This record gives sequence, structure tokens and C-alpha cells, in this order.
Amino acid sequence: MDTEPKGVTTKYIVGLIVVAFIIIGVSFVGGKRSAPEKADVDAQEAAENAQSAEAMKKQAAVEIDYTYENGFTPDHVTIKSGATVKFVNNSSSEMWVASNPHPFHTDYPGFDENQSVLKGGIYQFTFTKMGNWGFHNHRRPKIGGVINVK
Ligand SMILES: [Cu+2]
Repeated sequence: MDTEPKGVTTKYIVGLIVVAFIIIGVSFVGGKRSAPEKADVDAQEAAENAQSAEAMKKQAAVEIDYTYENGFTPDHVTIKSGATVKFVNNSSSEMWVASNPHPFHTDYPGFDENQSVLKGGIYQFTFTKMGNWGFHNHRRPKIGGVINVK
């Protein structure tokens, strides 16, 4: 008399376990199916971010010419953080681009050509710190300009 209710209960429990396994199995398959979709979205986002970063760099690329007559032209530029500024010596005298203040160059450590270049010489610097960075020609300290990094 005792065994029959137990048997029914056991069958019921086994049935529940089977149903639970089916549910777990279905959710696993579902999980596997959605995982590649998420990876695709991530890859797409990464590609879009890389493209916009590239576009930003191109957009913000700036060249500043140095002549004895006009100094730095333009002498005030606004760029985005991560952009590179190219200083070109078009004068027949020396150019040594450096951060203010002269002679210590401490406002933006690292923004310092550390040497003079003659005509045709180029100094490139990539700005990653936001702010207004004054600079000058270390060989003619009164001649300078400002790089505004946003
Ligand atoms: Cu200086």
C-alpha cells in the first residue's frame, strides 16, 4: 500500500527533472545562438569607432609654417586631443619649437623639439592633454603661438 504513492511521486519528480533539463537545454541553445550576434555587433561598433577616430585625426591634422618675417602661421590653432601638429621651418634661420615658458618649457612636458632645425626641418608633436598650450621658437623666444587642444 505504501509503495504505490511513492511510485507516483517518483514518476512525478522524474517528469519534473526531464522538463527542467529540456528548459535548460533550450536556453543553452538559445544562448549559443545569440552569442555570435552580439560578437557581430561588437565588431561592427569597433569598426565604426576606428573609422571615426581615423576621420577625427584627418580632420584635425594641422601644419604650422615658420618664417622669419611672419613667425608661426597660423599662430593660434584649435585641434582635438590626439591630433598631431607639424611645424615646418620655412625660414633661413633656426627653429626650435618648445612649450612655454621660456627657457624651462615646463607647461607641457615633452612638447619640446630639444634641438634646432634649419630650413626644411620639421617638428611633429601629438597633443593628448587638453588646454591652451603656448609655445615659442626657443631661438627667438618672443615669437610663438598657442595650440588649443579640445
Ligand atoms: Cu625656450
